[in-house]
Amino acid sequence: MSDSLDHLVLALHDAEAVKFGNFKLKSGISSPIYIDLRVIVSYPSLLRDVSAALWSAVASIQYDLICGVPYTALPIATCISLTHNIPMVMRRKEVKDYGTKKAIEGAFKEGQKCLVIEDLVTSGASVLETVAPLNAAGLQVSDVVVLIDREQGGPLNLAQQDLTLHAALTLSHIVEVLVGHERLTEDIAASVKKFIQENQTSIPVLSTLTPAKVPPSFRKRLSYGEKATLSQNPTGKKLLELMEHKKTNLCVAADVSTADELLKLADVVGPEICVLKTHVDIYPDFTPDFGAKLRKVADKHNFLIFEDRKFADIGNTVNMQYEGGIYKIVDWADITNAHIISGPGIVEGLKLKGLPHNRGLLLLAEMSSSGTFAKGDYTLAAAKIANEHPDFVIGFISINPASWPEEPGSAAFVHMTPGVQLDVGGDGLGQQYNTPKSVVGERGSDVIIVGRGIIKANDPAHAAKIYRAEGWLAYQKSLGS
Ligand code: S5P
Repeated sequence: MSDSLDHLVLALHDAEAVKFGNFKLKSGISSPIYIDLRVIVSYPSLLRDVSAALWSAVASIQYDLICGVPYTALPIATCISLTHNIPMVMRRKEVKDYGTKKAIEGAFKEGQKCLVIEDLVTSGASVLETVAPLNAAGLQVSDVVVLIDREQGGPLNLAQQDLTLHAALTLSHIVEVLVGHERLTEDIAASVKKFIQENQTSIPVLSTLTPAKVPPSFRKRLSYGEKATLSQNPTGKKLLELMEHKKTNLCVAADVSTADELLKLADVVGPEICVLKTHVDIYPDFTPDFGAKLRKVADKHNFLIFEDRKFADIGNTVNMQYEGGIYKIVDWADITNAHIISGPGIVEGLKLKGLPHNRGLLLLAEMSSSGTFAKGDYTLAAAKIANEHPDFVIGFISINPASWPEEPGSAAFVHMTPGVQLDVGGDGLGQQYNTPKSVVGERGSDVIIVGRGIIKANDPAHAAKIYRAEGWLAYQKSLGS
């Protein structure tokens, strides 16, 4: 290892871009090392040295353009571009539909060769999220250069996608240098080594890396049981445990016309479902004992009750709406949901009433209807708010969580997806349907919400059985079992 790389390792350590201790990662696992390279923008000379190290690592490679993986690698790519006069392109992180929107910014020609620049590689999944839109835009990518390879399977995973990873530094080299300079004890070095060995990643091999196939299971799917152990909310935990034991990820949207019909339907589909979703304000025959009656059916068949109230007001108002009026939702619904249009105060307002009852909240991060405004930054804002309240927020109404550009917060969050039927299509009023296989297997969701596909069927009990089987099969396949 050269002196300049040794020097770089020490500088990264000084800047606290590489830290040792006991860190809880987003996935819930504890790591003895934490690497956060975002800080290097604060140290111009370090940024220059990092860029030089990357440049040297790909000295023998030919390419026409470079592209940094957003965001941390963007300033690094810029620095290389300026120093060596290499044109750069930029990938827009918030664009999900590569087919219709401009995902790659900059001037380029189809067939040009692009080098991808990344700060840190663990599994290689984020690299692939950038390679896919580059390929979709007609650029060729065969090489990726990274500052630090965590040695957790990245090079192999990328090789399986015909990508060569060139690393300026590996985690073992970093540890070696720091031990050599007496900044790290042999004990910590051993625990890092053990962590690397025990936390190898893999991502499925894709025959062609087309955007539609990109991220689904790049983030390894945890089983419902594993997620349950991570949940900080009693209802979230209960739901995940129930799904695991009852072997169902089906939620029926019971949009029938009366409370009487709803109670009958609940009894019919109850054995197949994990959640029954209601719109209580539809029923003309609602009575104060509705909640108690529904609870009886829920206990009989072991499912949770989700009142799809879609709260949307300021914190103080929703706080009153949640427990007041004629419906008194907090008294009987295990789960309710809220838009985030009014800001984080809505969660705080609902939480004040919900937590004492052990209730859970879903945030509407995306919607199934065409033309929805719940996308891009709005979706990310929902994820951020959820992360701030993991004691109360149990997950999201989402449509394509696998395409979310970042890890959607705590691994315990449950993704529930409406707009599900056995055939892709719509209802003429904006609803858009995807299949259970696509929703769970490709879009990374946990729970399928099915309304008219079941309740309008000739035999709702039979239809529920079919959807249950489809949803469960997709889940098992996505676990790799
Ligand atoms: O984005 C959404 C969010 C929800 S909660 N799109 C939806 O369709 N829903 C609800 O899911 C909607 O209110 C309805 O109760 C159910 C879908 O019903 P279906 O008959 O179209 O399957």
